[in-house]
Amino acid sequence: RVRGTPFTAGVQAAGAKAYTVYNHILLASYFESYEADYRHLKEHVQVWDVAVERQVSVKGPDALRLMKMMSPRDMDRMADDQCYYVPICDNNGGMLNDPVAIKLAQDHYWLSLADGDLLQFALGLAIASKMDVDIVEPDVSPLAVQGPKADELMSRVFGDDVRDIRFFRYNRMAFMDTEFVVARSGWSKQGGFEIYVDGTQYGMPLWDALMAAGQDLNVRAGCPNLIGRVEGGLLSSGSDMTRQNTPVEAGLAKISNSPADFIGKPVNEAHTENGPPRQISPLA
Ligand code: THG
Repeated sequence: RVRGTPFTAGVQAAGAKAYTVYNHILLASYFESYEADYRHLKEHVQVWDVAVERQVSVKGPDALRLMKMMSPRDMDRMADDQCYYVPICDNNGGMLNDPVAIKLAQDHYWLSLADGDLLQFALGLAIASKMDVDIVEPDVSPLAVQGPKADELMSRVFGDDVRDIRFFRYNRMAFMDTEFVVARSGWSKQGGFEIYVDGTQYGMPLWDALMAAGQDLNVRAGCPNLIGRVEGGLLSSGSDMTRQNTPVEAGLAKISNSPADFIGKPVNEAHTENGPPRQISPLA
């Protein structure tokens, strides 16, 4: 019942010392140690198997309608090449997940999930609202390239155009006989990219290409680093906040003000106007 990923062979060979399970899939916790991994990430470049960030693909004539129902963030303002961090709420404003949404086309979005089975929530809404959308989990596995040397490593594999991708924007970049969505994003404050690897068969060839191209950059296998993410104030759904918290309580008021009638809007509005009963905030 616990799945591997297209990159698991590489992660194992690189010496992952512990794993957790996230979306029913293996996620490495650390390689050398939390401290050593953290120091390396701040100086060099790492390749992270974050295939656990599963995509929910929402496609069809009613895709935008469903996204507006689920997203506290104004989907009408989203650019064609943009990624949005979107907390998703229940009817009481409680957070169910906090995915990254990627706009692939006017009628096609991915929701790149945190730990939780949000596909069934989306599917349930679509069925109950009789929407014309296809909702599937595609064979897409994010691979993150993070750290100060990420631009250099990525340009060696994908060409210099990757350098022009702006924060939370994406471009389609060629690899072998295909192309991938490549965004400037990732769950660290060291900068870098996420490659949405579309097709399991490309997983290890891409992993090996990055490792080979980055030898002199001291590239290593890594994973979301606990020290780095706490220091950076990056929220972890299920740990820092649960269904007991609204996005406003989680410090996400600025991205919870969509004019659309999204699920959980009244509670979010009340928390914004009156101040939330609790405030989760990073330690400065
Ligand atoms: N990348 C992708 N999918 C993901 C994550 C990711 N799914 C699970 C999890 N991470 C979702 N949670 C977050 C939390 C924070 C951020 C991204 C995803 C993040 N926040 C930036 C910050 O706080 O500095 C800024 C966000 C913004 O400006 O919109 O990066 O990492 N694919």
